[in-house]
Amino acid sequence: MGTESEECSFLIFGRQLFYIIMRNYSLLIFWAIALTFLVAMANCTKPIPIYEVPPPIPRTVNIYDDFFDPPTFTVRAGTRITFTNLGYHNHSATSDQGVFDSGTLAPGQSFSFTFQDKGEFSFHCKFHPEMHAKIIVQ
Ligand SMILES: [Cu+2]
Repeated sequence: MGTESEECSFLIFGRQLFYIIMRNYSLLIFWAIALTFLVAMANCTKPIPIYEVPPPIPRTVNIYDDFFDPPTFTVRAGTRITFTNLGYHNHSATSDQGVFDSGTLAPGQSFSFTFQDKGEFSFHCKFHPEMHAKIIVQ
C-alpha cells in the first residue's frame, strides 16, 4: 500500500513537472514565434533600399568677348548650368527657343538654369548675334 501511494505521488509529481515544463516550453515557443513575426513585420515596414543615381554635377559656361566656352556639350537631365560673363562687355545667354534667358549679364555676373527636360537647347547672345552655342540634355 505504502509503495503504491509513493508511486502515485511520484507519478503526480512527475506529471505536474511535465506540465510545468510543457507550459513554459510552449510559452517559449509562443514568444519565439511572436518575436519572429514582430521582426518580420518590422522588416516589412522598412523601405526597400533604392540605389539612387547621384544628382548631375553642375556645369559652367564661360562667356567671353565674343564666344561661349564650351561652344557645345552634353549633360544629363537635371543639370544646373551657370553662365558667367568673363568678358569686358555685356553679354547674355538667351535660348533660341525661349526656354531660358539670362537677361543682360554685366562683366562678372552669372546666371544659372537647371535643364530638366531632354533635348537640344541652342542659345545665343542678344547683343552679339554671332555668338552661338548649344547644350544637349540627355
Ligand atoms: Cu555677347
